[in-house]
Amino acid sequence: MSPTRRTTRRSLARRRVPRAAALALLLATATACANDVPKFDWSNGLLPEGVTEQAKVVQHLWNGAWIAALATGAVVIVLIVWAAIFHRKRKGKAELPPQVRYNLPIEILYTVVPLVMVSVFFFFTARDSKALTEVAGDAPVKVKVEAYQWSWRFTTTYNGKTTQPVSGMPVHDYHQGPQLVLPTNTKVEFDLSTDDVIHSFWVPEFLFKRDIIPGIPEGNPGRKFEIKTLGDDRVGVYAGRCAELCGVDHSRMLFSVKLVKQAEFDQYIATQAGSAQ
Ligand SMILES: [Cu+2]
Repeated sequence: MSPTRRTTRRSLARRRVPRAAALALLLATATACANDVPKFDWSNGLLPEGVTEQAKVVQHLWNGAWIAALATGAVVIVLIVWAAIFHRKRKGKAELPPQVRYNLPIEILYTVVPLVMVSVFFFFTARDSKALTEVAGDAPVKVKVEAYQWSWRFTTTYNGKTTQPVSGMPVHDYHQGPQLVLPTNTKVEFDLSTDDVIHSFWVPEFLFKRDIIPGIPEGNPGRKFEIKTLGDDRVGVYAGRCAELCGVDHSRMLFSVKLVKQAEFDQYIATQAGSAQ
């Protein structure tokens, strides 16, 4: 190696070390800041633990898809290794092994197997999307969600009472954003609207997000979705965010969902209700 080369290499290394250190520091601080990252573990396939009945459907679909994908991957890897080991060119033999082309049964297999796989994925995805987007309209709690650059306004109607709208401003911490209070064990209907740009309503623990598109008229089923919250063991405050890049403060368009027991919710409605409907 020439001396010049060595110097270049050394100076490159000298430059890289501080860069790596800076990156490590950035990663460490980024992780420390991310207080709204939901808890997740391998038992849920790295999804956060759901707080709605609908989240169970998503979790089930997710698990099934991973099992199918891993099983397919395993079969493919075994076939590749098997072909590489048992069908390699024999030592000392100059000619190629028999070249197989247009083997009809194998061609049919190549076509039919992926078709079956895609159809199975499609069937379960279509079945679950239908269940997840169904709006029966009989939810006792109705929430009007208005998204704007860059926060949210929530208005809740329950038992003929409507709360004063809760609206927020762009924030760094979801605890400081507007808070939506919901009861456990209850069906909730959301009606999403916006007057400016496309936003997306996302609570990671719902395992669901829905785009909010301007111009969709009131009453259109495309603006609505329903959830049924799970029981009292899911009581807590969950982060919510906008999941559609909607402008300069998009990342600060945070809110929270507070899941409370029925009695606490009744109290909340009683104190927050501005007008009887
Ligand atoms: Cu947004």
